[in-house]
Amino acid sequence: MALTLTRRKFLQTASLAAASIPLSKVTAGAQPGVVKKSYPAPGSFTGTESKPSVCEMCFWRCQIVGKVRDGRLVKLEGNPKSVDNGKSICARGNAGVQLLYDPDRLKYPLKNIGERGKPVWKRISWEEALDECATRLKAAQKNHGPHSLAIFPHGASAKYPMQFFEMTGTENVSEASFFQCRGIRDMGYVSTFGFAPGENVDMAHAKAMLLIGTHIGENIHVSHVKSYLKGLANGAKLIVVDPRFSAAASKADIWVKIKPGTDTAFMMAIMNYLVVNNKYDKAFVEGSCEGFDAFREGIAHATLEWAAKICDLAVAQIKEVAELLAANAPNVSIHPGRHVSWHGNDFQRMRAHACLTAILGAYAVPGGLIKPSSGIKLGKVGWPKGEHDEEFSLTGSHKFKPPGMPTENIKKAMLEGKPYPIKACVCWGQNPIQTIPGQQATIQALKKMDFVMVVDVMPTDITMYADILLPEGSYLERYDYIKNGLAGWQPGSDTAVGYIAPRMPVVEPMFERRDQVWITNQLAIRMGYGDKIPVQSLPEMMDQMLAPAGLSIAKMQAMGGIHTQPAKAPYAPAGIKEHAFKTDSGKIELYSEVLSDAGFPAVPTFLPVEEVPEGFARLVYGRSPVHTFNRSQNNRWLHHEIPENPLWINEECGKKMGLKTGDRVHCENQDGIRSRTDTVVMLTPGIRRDTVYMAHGYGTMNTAMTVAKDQGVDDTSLISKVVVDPETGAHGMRNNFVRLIKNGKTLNIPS
Ligand SMILES: Nc1nc2c(c(=O)[nH]1)N[C@H]1C(S)=C(S)[C@@H](COP(=O)(O)OP(=O)(O)OC[C@H]3O[C@@H](n4cnc5c(=O)[nH]c(N)nc54)[C@H](O)[C@@H]3O)O[C@H]1N2
Ligand SMILES: Nc1nc2c(c(=O)[nH]1)N[C@H]1C(S)=C(S)[C@@H](COP(=O)(O)OP(=O)(O)OC[C@H]3O[C@@H](n4cnc5c(=O)[nH]c(N)nc54)[C@H](O)[C@@H]3O)O[C@H]1N2
Ligand code: SF4
Ligand SMILES: [Mo]
Repeated sequence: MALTLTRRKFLQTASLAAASIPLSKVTAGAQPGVVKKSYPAPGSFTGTESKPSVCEMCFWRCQIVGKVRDGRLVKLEGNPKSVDNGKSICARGNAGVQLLYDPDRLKYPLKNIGERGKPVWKRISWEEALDECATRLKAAQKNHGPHSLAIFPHGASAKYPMQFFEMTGTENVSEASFFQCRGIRDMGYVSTFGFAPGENVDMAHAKAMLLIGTHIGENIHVSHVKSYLKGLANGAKLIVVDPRFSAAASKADIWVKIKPGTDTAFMMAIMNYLVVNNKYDKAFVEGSCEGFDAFREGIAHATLEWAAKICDLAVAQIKEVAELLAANAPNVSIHPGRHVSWHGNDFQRMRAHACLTAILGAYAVPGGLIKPSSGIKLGKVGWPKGEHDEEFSLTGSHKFKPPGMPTENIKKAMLEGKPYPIKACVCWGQNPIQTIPGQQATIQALKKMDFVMVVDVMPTDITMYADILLPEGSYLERYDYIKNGLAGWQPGSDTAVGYIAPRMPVVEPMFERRDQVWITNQLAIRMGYGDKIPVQSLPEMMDQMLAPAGLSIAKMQAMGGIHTQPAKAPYAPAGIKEHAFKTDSGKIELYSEVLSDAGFPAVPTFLPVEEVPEGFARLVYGRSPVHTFNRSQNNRWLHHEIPENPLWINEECGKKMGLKTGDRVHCENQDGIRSRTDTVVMLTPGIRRDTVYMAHGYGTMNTAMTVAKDQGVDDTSLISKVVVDPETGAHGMRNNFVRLIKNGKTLNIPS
């Protein structure tokens, strides 16, 4: 039963947000989110060869097979051997076919003979391109020191080059996944539980789930969505805290329509209520936690009434949530979130998630937080570690920063040359134009560089700022990442399944595209680091990584791309409440001395955010269910499904402004910055009056993206005010406010 039910439910969930999208200027007649009847069923393609691989349309890395006929990929499907995503893949996973054959893709090395931002491209040879990159990167190193290189990497293929550049002596690396995404979450949990949680809450076996933001159904990671749906199908209660009626909110028992930026106060009040009313897990707190008394005192002021006022909620609703969690503890999923770079006060919110999990005893039990385990050990292959002088560290006051350097400090060094100049930069799988808030400053910083090198697959906006632009093979044309995970555990059993699935090419690389090991090694040789090269090729690297598990690429091909073996289930023996953790005290730190010594709040503390100015609404954003950020916007199939990002506006406010659903508007932010493009209005009761919402990643400006150019509005262009999280140095991006422009007339948003 499970498969059909889950599949259908999955599609419903995924399409919920899409289904609510009204008009669009492009898809006349198309029904976004509706599954076409004519779409071939899995396994129905005849005369094809099955090539196992791993998806990278997003970073979840589902296991797939490519159906290949006469050397051409005709379809992608879930790998039937997968114990993770199974036969299912999402819309984006399916549409990998269109990425592979997108005629706009980068094909040859290019040199910009125009200006940065207004490129004129000349095709050059790999020899010439690599020679120029090496010469100019070396020049920056020689003139300004090895730390004068900034690296903006993201994705599987960027790890090897990132390690190479770190070895050359720069620590100025800013990964989007840390400083604009989940770094704060990881550090918040590291300082509480001693480990980064991933998205590892056991939703499939939960009796209640709490999602703060986390808009599952729009945020799509196949096995994660399946676990959530299994939990719901088993009768789990769902609480969704979101200023907007998200896809998840539409399935919730309790929708908490919170005022943005106040979630820490909400969780503090819940924790205080549980403590005061003796509804927390005393045995777990005694056995596994440190600093409970100081924690209790530190949050004692957080009454339900205090939080209700701050969060703009009813006292009764906060109490209802607390009671529901207590009634179902310890089998509750307090979801740690993923994109948590919200308001610049986010580390404290993440500490609150972690402490709430702890006092409910929701750890290593069915439904609770699970310590991430990859199941099977892989070999480590990479560049030797570099030497980094403390004097050049840009950590600043952000003592709890995730790996890498705070982006804002790197940007300052690029822009102002302070505390020292950064003069060259490499972007590899990251599109800083749309990824890093403060777009106008990012562009200025890029213009100030002596040299910019970009390695990409598509001509996204960052490529307009490259001096040399290098084409990498897409994930379907190369080896690289090895997915290594754990699945298939059940309450009452000690066993699970560990699995390994390497990415392997589905088709040969086309045109002059190359892989990351080849490009990095060629650059290394030219920059004088040839003697440090750790592996000669990507397949060699993979074989070395697979060897400790007794595996190789040849063996993986022969077994259909996935190896499984028995593993231990992630639960503690029933009733055990005493656990050890890798923190300073060896326990979960409800009160953290380490934080207090560093001058930060030692118990979760609410730090207020800027209030919405008169005439504006707070701009918040999230995921389009069929797109991955900006990277998939040029994909013909996906563009056809949801071509632009409607602006959600509270119905009453919109009507007062004389707007109706379907109107087209531009946005203007508090700094007078206008969106380059317009988009369609969606009036809905499903959003707070002080908030507007759009999906992230639209509004591409590069004319080379012939499908995506000017479609929808680029949220990042409206995020000119940047707030930095004090503990981690990660970005807050939801502190910007917009009003609207319709037919040239400015429309204030009524308060
Ligand atoms: N389809 C698709 N799925 C994806 C991705 C993708 O690009 N496309 N990207 C993946 C990646 S890398 C990530 S990090 C995740 C991101 O996905 P999530 O981790 O779920 O992102 P969030 O920012 O938590 O969720 C956005 C929601 O937060 C709400 N929100 C805004 N401000 C606040 C606030 O102050 N408080 C509360 N409680 N809610 C608020 C918004 O209304 C919106 O519904 O998605 C992943 N999944
Ligand atoms: N305003 C705003 N900013 C955000 C977010 C948001 O929701 N709103 N979300 C944040 C989050 S959670 C994240 S994770 C980041 C995501 O940040 P990014 O990863 O920078 O997102 P993309 O826009 O997809 O840009 C990735 C770039 O990698 C390229 N690329 C894709 N595949 C490959 C490949 O195989 N090789 C190479 N070399 N390049 C490749 C794409 O073409 C694109 O240019 O953005 C963060 N920034
Ligand atoms: S969730 Fe979708 S896009 Fe992401 S890896 Fe899985 S199939 Fe690919
Ligand atoms: Mo992310």
